[in-house]
Amino acid sequence: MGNIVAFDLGASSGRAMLGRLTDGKIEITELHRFSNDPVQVGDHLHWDILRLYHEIKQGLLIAKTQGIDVESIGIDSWGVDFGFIGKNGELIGNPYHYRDHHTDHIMEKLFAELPASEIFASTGIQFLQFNTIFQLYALKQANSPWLQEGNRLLMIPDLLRYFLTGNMHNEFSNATTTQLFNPIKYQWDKELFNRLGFHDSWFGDVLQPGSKAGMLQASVCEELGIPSIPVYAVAEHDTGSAVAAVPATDQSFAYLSCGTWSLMGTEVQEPVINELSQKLNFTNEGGVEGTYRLLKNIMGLWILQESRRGWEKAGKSYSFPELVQMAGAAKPFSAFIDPDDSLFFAPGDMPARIAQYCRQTGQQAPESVGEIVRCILESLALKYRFVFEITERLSGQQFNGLHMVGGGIQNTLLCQWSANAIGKPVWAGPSEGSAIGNLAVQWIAQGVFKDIWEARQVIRDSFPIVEYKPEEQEAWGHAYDRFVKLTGIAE
Ligand code: ADP
Ligand code: LRH
Repeated sequence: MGNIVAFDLGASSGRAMLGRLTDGKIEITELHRFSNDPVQVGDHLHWDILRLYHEIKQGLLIAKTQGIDVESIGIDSWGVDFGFIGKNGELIGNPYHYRDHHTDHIMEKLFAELPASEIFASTGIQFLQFNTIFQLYALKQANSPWLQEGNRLLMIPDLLRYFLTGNMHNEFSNATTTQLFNPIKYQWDKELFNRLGFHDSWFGDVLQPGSKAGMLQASVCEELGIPSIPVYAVAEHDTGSAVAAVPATDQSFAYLSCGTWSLMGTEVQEPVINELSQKLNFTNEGGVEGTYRLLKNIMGLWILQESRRGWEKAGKSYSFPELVQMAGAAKPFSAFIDPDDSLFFAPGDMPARIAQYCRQTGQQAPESVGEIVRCILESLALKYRFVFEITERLSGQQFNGLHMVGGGIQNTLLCQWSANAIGKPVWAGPSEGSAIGNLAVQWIAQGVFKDIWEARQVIRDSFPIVEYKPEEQEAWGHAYDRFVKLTGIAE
């Protein structure tokens, strides 16, 4: 079967993954991997979008130099961020990073104009200060010229697809992360735009995952010396692609997409939009084949990544496996944080913020690197239990275990501790969930797989899945009680 390529851009790194089907199994080969480094310019944090575009072209060149004829490609990335295209068809400015400070305290300002309950009823999307709706509102408050000059708004993969094909479309799964798409009316919510003073013309036709979005344009083919090939719209929100790749056999399943963020929830056929889902701040992001992801964002391994970056700046470099090993050797259950405390959202000195959190909650702060990493990982596992249980409550389902996908499953301690915390087995794999989901949707578009369930079966047969059985139940039960009390998360 032919070669196809998934470009999967995470907040910490991007990769070009070659996919092939051999004897009914998926084989993946990493063609290219690159770091994704945000750039601080003055007071603002941006993505380096042209570098990302360059790396995509590098991925295509690497395939060419290896003699691989690529039949199609798809791109997925983190959600919510966007760029504006001006009247001359060019990108206006560098997209803001969702961790930029321009959306600090913006939610309250917007709610004074438009109540949260109305936004949730129209979109079913959880409130996070960086959702596109709040970023646009922040730009409006700042009188940004983008809003005067901008003709079309394209999300990150829409933008990269536009550079490659010359066609402008908005893809569905990512469109839902804007918090401006109405899943009941199944269209952009014009009423929300009008009330907030956003222009209808910014938002274009919405492509479903699995549709053909165009062909590589002539200038790209000339530059790279390759033939034109189709570019498919996949589930271009990386979490949508990751969940597409969950190797579940049961229609009712719980997942944790574990990377920079931890996204935990279940797949539903209809969005769950009610008082409880709003109160618990759950989201209903669009997925493949009309599904929705009823899930909650958990701050995730970002806190560890950012701690590691800080240590590196101070001249102490540790690999992730080294950090995991140090955590394993540290004393258990010494200190806990709520990973979702806003203290941990912006880039900065995470160990200092952990110490601050501990002081505020009357705990002895972790000091050594191993103690700090242990505190982060145990706290994440305990937060997973909390969210797992509210996912069950909200969806009215009981799950017999948790599927974990994403780069974070290479952290075997975190997988084991997650099983210990939730008291149910964890099935870890595949680690390249988003890239594999991206490939799977291209194969569905080509008619190779009938649907997402056939794709999930093939994924299950193609990649190792490691089972972690719950251990040390009593100790983790006591730790959870302490964690809930200290963090006040149940209040
Ligand atoms: P992104 O959301 O940026 O795509 P990934 O899915 O690539 O993230 O996951 C990145 C995270 O995976 C890192 O923050 C790190 O904590 C973890 N990780 C990556 N490699 C390893 C490893 N070898 N051992 C343990 N953890 C790892
Ligand atoms: C994970 C993710 C998540 C979004 C965040 C911005 O990569 O796409 O689903 O909430 O990034």
